[in-house]
Amino acid sequence: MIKFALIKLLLMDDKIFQEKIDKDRKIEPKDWMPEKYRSHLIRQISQHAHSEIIGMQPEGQWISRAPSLRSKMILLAKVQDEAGHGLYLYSACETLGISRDQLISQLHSGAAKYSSIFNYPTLSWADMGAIGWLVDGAAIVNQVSLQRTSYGPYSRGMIKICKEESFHQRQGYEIMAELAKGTKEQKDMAQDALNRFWWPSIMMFGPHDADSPRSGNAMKWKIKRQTNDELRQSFIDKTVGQAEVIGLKIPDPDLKWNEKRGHYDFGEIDWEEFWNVVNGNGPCNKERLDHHINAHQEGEWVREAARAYANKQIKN
Ligand code: BYC
Repeated sequence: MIKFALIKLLLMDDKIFQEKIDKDRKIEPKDWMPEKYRSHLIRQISQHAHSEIIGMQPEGQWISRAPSLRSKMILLAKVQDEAGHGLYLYSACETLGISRDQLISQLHSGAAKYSSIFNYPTLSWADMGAIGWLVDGAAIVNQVSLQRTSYGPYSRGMIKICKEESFHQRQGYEIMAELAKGTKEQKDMAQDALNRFWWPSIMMFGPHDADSPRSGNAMKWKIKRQTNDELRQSFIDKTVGQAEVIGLKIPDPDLKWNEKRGHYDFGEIDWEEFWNVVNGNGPCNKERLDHHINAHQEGEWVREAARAYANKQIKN
């Protein structure tokens, strides 16, 4: 009897929750939410946070090799912004009842993922351009959509992050535009970076909708407001013209404007490569994770000092 009453109550809660979502009301940390909604958000927001933090590595490697003081200052500011984005996102995630320590240990054990794109190496200065233009460009398309996500702290974090991402995208595009109008070697360098980063950038949006197991609940609960394929298409449509303006060629022989659809058609993505990278076997997966684990261990004394200071404040 009590069991049935409890199930009935839970179903009622579920119904009220879904009605709230359908009316586009935000869910806040103290509101009732289904356990699956909470764990879905923890997974997505933490992966997003880890991506920002791991994403500092491929660019960080070029800070000391930037070709001018101006470009060094801009790159430094961009990488610092990414640390900030990671912190907003970890804080948003913590409101769901998980600690920062738990989140980091999930990253280190491989239980939590981060974006596939950061497992590719950065071989030349032009890669800083390709990352800003394409990777931040793809991230903006995704994150503008996530500004309307149903979970309040995530949505508000996205609004702040998007303001900074548009500066990042312009920083990258400026590097590519400068190189593209430079010497032949510089233009070749820009084209080579575009060749290497194009396909991994469009993989960032995840598998096709039909192969995306998380999309059903994510769309029902308005965690995602657009599907992986819708966002990917929107990114491609925006970016093709930008490449044309600076005289670079997108490395896809099947890329063609489709008048009837009002979108670009594009070639088949190498899903084998994508899943290899997602499952830990990309060119830099080990290097990225090892670097994070080492930095975390070396930073133990800072956390210890901060804890000791906090305890002292409480006692006083
Ligand atoms: N990489 O059912 P699906 C940045 C996983 S950083 C790795 O479609 P979902 C920046 C997916 O997690 C911005 N894994 O999942 C920083 C799932 O596995 P699990 C990063 C991927 O969640 C520094 C499985 O595949 N942005 O901007 O509905 C410098 C099935 O996928 C990927 C975000 O994190 C991938 N690309 O959709 C510069 C945005 N794709 O968890 C720039 C927030 C899929 O079931 N995240 N998987 O084991 C999202 O919007 C969504 O989580 C995704 C995937 C679109 C990524």
